[in-house]
Amino acid sequence: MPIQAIYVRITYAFAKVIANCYRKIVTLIEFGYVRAAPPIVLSSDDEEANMSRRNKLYEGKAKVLFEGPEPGTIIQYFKDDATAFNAEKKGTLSGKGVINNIISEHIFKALGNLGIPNHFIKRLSMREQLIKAVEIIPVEVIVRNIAAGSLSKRLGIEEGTKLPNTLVEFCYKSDELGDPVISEEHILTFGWADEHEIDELTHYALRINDFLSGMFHAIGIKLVDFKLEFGRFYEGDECITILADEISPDGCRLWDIETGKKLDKDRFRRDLGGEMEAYQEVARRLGILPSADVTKIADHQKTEK
Ligand code: ADP
Ligand code: AIR
Ligand code: ASP
Repeated sequence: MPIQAIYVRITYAFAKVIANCYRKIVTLIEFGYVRAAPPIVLSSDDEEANMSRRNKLYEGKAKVLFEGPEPGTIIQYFKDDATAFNAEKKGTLSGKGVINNIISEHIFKALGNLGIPNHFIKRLSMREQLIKAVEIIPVEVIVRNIAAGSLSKRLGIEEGTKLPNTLVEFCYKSDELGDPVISEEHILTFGWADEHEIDELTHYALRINDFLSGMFHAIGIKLVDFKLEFGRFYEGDECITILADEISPDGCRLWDIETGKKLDKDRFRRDLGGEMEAYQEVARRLGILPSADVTKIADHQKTEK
């Protein structure tokens, strides 16, 4: 082969590499990662590869749990799947996993800074976070400031009625049974938690409510109600109760203070549409949304594969 032809081939190959790098950088800028504060550690391709390599521990309705890199750790992967009414209704909200991951990260970090022990260690990528493995207490703690949802239905209280005081309810975590409301007596009778743990759940739930109500109020959002999950974390002989799972618009009711617009999963439950715009609006007001539209990020991830 003549030397000129070899030069041309080398130059062409080199130019292709540069062009590829350039395209990747432009894509990153387009999708806002370059300006986004939290570093995106893995690309979506790496994420997919890691997912298939990892040992899956559990797949739930909205998240997948994988074995973590260290004993006692788990990788929590946020899916775009949405369910309601204990999985009677199913759908996909493109980009939801990305948004819930960053909203939950933001809130768990803030709660950690307030001294509320929780499972969050660090965010690993757009859809994954590293968490401490806990033994989940099978009791969902529901905190309500304003009547809505199942409380309104159960007790005939008009949605939107401000409650005279914050109400803490317990539900038994069981999809098959529809997460029924239970009393402290049930929890003690069936050994789902002991008295000290129930006190802790209530104490943390009220502190979390105080903090979150203020945080959302500052960005023009009313915190109507939300759900928490806690777990037992073992450190040697010690067992402590820590906050687990996620806090995101999937498990909170969030209403715009001025317009009353719902900015949470009720948009999906009640077929109101605009779910992702609402979730992104929450993240945008919290100041944590990458500048680009997350539904585009999710679509881009799909076409890249
Ligand atoms: P579900 O199981 O209700 O369908 P998800 O799809 O959100 O819910 O799955 C996440 C699962 O992981 C939940 O069952 C939740 O209780 C559990 N979980 C959350 N945090 C932890 C943790 N730190 N350790 C172990 N399990 C956890
Ligand atoms: N929740 C309860 N179970 C699952 C979830 N996500 C949350 C809802 C709502 C609160 O708990 O998102 O914010 C009360 O729900 P409900 O349906 O009992 O009124
Ligand atoms: N989390 C439950 C479900 O996904 C209940 C709900 O959100 O309506 O079905």
